[in-house]
Parts: sequence; structure tokens; C-alpha cells
Amino acid sequence: MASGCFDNLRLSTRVLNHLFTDSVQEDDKQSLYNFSEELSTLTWRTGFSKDEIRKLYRAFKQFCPRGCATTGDLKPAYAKLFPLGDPTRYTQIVFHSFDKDGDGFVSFSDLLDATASIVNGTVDQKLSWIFGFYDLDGDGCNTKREMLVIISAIYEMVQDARTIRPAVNIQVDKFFQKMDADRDGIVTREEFMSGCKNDTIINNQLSLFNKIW
Ligand SMILES: [Ca+2]
Ligand SMILES: [Ca+2]
Repeated sequence: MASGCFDNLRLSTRVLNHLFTDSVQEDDKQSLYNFSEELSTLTWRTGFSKDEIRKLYRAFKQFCPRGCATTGDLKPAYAKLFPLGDPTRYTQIVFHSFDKDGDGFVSFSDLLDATASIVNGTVDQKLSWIFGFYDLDGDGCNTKREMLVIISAIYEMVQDARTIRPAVNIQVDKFFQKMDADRDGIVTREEFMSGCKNDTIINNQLSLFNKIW
């Protein structure tokens, strides 16, 4: 599970990558720079260059011409990556992690901030983003129930949902053995951060996310 918990993040970056790069057509001129924020502000906030932001924005507008994404927009990307499984639940979890204000829509700015945390963030920012991804109810703790939901959703993308329960339970137990330092059945942000930083495999994997293109 050391790596399993990061397969999540790798999946997310693969999908972001897919969303952003597969749909870019360089001859598309219509969607440039209709940002609500100044490009220089976005550059400062995200660490992406102006050209990178323009490229991401063009892709986003092609993918979501209305200017915001819904779960319906995200699902086809996952279905393409995982044609044999059911990506519905995982898609909802990913969407929830991007949709910070919970209104059912993800704006370009939301997606850009998430991408920036994963791609350009420090180790702490990357780990914090992953922790938030797992913390489904946003109460600052990861419970076994939350991990069950997330790991089940991952398995459902590649296997028949009826056969996955034993494997899911094993992965959840491994996660808690590794991360729940005080054995109280809850993984706090601090436990998660130090558990990940003390794991060589996880540390190596984090550096794989430094590039989106
Ligand atoms: Ca929680
Ligand atoms: Ca604990």
C-alpha cells in the first residue's frame, strides 16, 4: 500500500494530463485569455508560465466549452483510461476534490490550482493535496470508512465490484498500519505527512509528478 496510496495521485495526474494535452489543438485561437484573473496573478500563484497557462486554458475550453466542468465531463476521460471497469465512483471522488466550494462545477481556476499543487508544489503541498483528496468529509482526519470508499472506487475501475472486498480490506489495513502512528484508528494530517516522508518509495514516487507534459 505504500505505493497503492499514491496510485491515486498518479491516476489523477494521468487524467489531468489526458484532459489537458489530448484536446489541445494549436490552431485554436478563439479561447485565449478570457480569464477572470490577470494572467500574471495566475502565474505567480501557480508557478506555471504564461504560455503553460494559455495552453492549459485552450485545452480546458475545448474540453469544457461552457467554461466549467461537471462530473459528466470527467467520466469519459476515466472510461477511456479504464475501459474494463466502472469509473463512476472514482470520478465522483476526483471531482469532489476539485470542486472546492461544492457547487457541482469545477472552474478553470479550480483545476489549475489542483494541477499546480500536484505538479509544481513542494513535497508538503503535494502531500497536503493527497491528504485532502482522501479526507472526503473535510474534517481533517482520514477514517477507515473513507479509505474503504476510496480504495473500493479504485478497484472498481479495474475489477468486478463483487470480488474486490477482501483485497480492499487488506489495502485499508496496510494503509493504517503504515500511517496511523498512535493506533487510534484515525490518520491525522500530521501522521499522514510524516508517514509519507519516512517512506522511500513514496518519496521517489512524488518526484514523478513534477511534469504534466
Ligand atoms: Ca474525514
Ligand atoms: Ca492516529
